[in-house]
Amino acid sequence: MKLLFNNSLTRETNTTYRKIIHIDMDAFYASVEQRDHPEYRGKAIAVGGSPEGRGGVVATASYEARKFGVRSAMPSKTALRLCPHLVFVYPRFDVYKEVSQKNREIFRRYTDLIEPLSLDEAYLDVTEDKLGIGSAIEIAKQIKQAIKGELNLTASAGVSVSKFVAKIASDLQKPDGLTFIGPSHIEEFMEHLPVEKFYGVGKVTAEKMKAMGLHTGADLKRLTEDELVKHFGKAGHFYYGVVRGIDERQVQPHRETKSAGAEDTFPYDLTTVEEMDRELERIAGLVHKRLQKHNLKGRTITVKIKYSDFRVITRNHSLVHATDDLRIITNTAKELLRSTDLADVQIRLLGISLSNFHEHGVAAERKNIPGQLRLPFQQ
Ligand code: DCP
Ligand code: MG
Repeated sequence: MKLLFNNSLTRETNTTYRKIIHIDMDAFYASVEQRDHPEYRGKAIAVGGSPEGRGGVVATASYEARKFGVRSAMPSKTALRLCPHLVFVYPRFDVYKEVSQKNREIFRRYTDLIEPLSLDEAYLDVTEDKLGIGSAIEIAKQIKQAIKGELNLTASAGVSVSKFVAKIASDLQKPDGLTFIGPSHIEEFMEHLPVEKFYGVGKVTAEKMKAMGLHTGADLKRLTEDELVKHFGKAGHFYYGVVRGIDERQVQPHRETKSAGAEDTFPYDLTTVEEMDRELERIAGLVHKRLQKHNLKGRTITVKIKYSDFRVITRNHSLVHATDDLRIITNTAKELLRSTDLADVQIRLLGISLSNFHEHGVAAERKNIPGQLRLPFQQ
């Protein structure tokens, strides 16, 4: 284990720092397949697409395959050209889900403040850990050991005082890495960070930033908050803070929310906004009927999108008042769809659900801020 910066959170005099860990499994689907199928070990495998399959895409590749340049979201054909002996393996989501649940049980030994981002990633707030260990680095070490010992898989961990820095840290020494970035090094670290590494900066935004001569955190830091917002919308506020080491976003434990919704997998991938709108209108109709049947009104509207490469994202918006109105549900769903990057996408599934129901006129869920639209990078 290497520590990038060797100072300790607990030695800082001012103890208001949070202790955040970001855990990310290494080559997740591929590692699970290699664990369960000894014949795949040491081999270049790709989970996801099939070489003959229509529009097959690699969900993830083993490290042996990555040496040949095989990457997530790459068309199977391209992957096979780069690595002719590549073995394609069909994904087993039920198994990945089970591993994810077991991981969560391990995390729960240390804290209940767990925010899963996907099956293979989670934030943990261990400012106050259940076992009184005190050191976030030690906890990250123990979690990695438990994942190895109990699940026979490896994970990489990032440890810092905010979600943003912890997430970047977990990626720095993959696989099987543990990286700590202490508070006094964050600003310097952020200044050197290339813009494409900023959470929420996709290909399109990164290109836009580069065209403006913005290549690193230090470049972003030269802009005022107003300028950042003018060019990059709401996310500008976030960029302004994080380049200065400020990221107050809390680890939000997953709440079991009751929801009512509908979703549909399409026989062919949707590529145009018109098609997507049409499907959203149809699905909104189903949701509306379901809400009426059960006499429910929800305040939070969530859209789920699954892409042809199996990636799943959700976007949600909370209204001031609970609703079951078809027009509001349809329009909000369309707006949420438009808050995602729609350039060159292939969508396999769309879903709409309502949650945050009002029972006897009282919000069922307390913590949501009325009217809050989650920023695009908060998945
Ligand atoms: N995934 C996917 N499609 C993508 C990206 C990822 O289906 N375009 C799936 C497969 C991955 C899992 O999500 O195994 C986790 O994604 P990561 O980006 O964390 O990738 P890996 O865990 O595979 O690799 P790494 O070791 O870089 O974390
Ligand atoms: Mg991963």
